[in-house]
Amino acid sequence: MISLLDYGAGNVRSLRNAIQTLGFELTEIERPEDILKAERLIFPGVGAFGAVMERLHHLGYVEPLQEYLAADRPFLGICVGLQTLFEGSEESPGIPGLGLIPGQIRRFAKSGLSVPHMGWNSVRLRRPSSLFARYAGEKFYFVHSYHAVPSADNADWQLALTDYGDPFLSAVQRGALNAVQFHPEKSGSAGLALLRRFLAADEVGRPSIVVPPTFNEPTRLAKRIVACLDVRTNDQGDLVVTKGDQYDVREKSGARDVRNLGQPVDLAARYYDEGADEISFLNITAFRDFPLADQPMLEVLRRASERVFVPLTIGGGIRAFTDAEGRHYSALDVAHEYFRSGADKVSIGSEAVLAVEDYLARGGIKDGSTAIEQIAAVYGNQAVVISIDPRRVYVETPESTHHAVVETSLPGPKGERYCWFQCTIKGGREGRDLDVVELARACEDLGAGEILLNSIDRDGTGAGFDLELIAQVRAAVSIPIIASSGAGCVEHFAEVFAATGVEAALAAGIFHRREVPIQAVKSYLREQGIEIRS
Ligand code: 1PR
Repeated sequence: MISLLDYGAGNVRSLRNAIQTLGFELTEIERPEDILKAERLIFPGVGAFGAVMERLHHLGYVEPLQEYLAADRPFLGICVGLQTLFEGSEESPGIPGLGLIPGQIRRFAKSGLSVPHMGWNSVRLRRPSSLFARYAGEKFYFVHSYHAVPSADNADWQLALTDYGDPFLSAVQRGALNAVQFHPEKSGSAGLALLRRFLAADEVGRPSIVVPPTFNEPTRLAKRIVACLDVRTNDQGDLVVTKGDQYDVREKSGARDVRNLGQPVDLAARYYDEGADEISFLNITAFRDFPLADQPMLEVLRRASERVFVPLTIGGGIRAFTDAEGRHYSALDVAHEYFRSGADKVSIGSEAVLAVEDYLARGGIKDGSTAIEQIAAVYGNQAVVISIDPRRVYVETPESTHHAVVETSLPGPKGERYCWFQCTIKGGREGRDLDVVELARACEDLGAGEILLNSIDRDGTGAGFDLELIAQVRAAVSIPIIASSGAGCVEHFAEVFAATGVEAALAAGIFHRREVPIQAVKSYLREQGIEIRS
């Protein structure tokens, strides 16, 4: 019997699903006394260090947890579940951790690396282990801004290191206590295999097969390939995956039906099987409807999280709303429903633009009122993605606009040599007096953890990513960026990584129509010497 310590934060549905998929029974810790009854305890940490510790104290879990750990009983900590084993964290000064492992948790230094460390990286084993497979190059999904620092004081705990800037502790182990910084439940087949090894270890949680240490080269973060599913209800009332050309999702002729490219859950499961590193659902008409009334979308997430063990992002309609009965829901309430249904991240489009306009009108002061701040405070920065839907606006000279321009190699209709990228809302229907640089910088300041950068001009064209747009935003912020819109062939992916240094690239149409398989993209990138997850 496996016991899960769910203290009410973040997406633990995927972990439950992963354990059940592996054929193990799961029970929930509901009272402090349940902890000492556990045969094998899993502690998934999601959210800020201080918030997790406060919650553990509030629930009366700290003492039994310390007693359980001191008794050397089988334990697996995940992410913040590893960090709380240490003495404290820069993330939450003054709040002590469980104090089992000597050392502090530190923020990644900003040495030109984007923070959070988000994506697939591998581990270097420091000593023999049963948790990991023999294949040293396997990659796991990490998402964190803070990390455990290896030191002489915690040498006997160090199981594995991962490199991102400086090396950090990606796995610790002593006796039956194991903890990993990455998310095995989001790490595809490598993560499921690791979970199985922990769950199936002998009764004291010790390994049967021991893998020797690996003293290999520094590990490398892989570029991510993201499959995106634009979802909406068609005219017949069915929820379908659709795909537009420059955001027009209707057929060009006949009755102009909404294009139907398949069923959301089936397509997501197919992309998982084909090796997508992440999957995004965009509920593209949610700006008109209240998403919590949109039960099918929540159901799509619940079912997808039973079959997909890589990160799932959901976007569309993340904003405050008052329903017909006058009941008010905050953007955080909406996000909460999505997280509980299986999302790992939410992406915010229109609401981010409006929030940034208010923020700039206040003189760039943060007052805690925005959806970005509220969701990031509870679920962490990494859980908040900003989806930007920009369109080119050409100008003759840089001086003719107050917006950040680029000199473009693709002149405008009247031969204009400059353009700026205008933010839009409501799926491109309304342009605003805000450019992508202003939006991206403000969202980073408000606490967003990642940017999904679309291009209305390139969407569905297959003409390649808009490198000028992407390079402009990449230079403006240090959070990870997913380049989106326009992928037409494998070369476009290599081009966007080489030219802009973004962390991830997304495609929709070529994957839906089976024109370019995900594995063809990955093989090509590997040939080009670009780090990817196999
Ligand atoms: O404004 O918070 O409710 O969020 C709405 C979300 O829906 C936003 O993320 C917005 O990008 C998305 N959206 C709204 N309308 C459309 C539409 O297509 N009519 N889809 C839409 C945006 C763009 C991409 C697409 C890439 C790759 N889809 O995500 O998947 O362009 O396509 P390609 O590889 O085929 O070129 P809110």
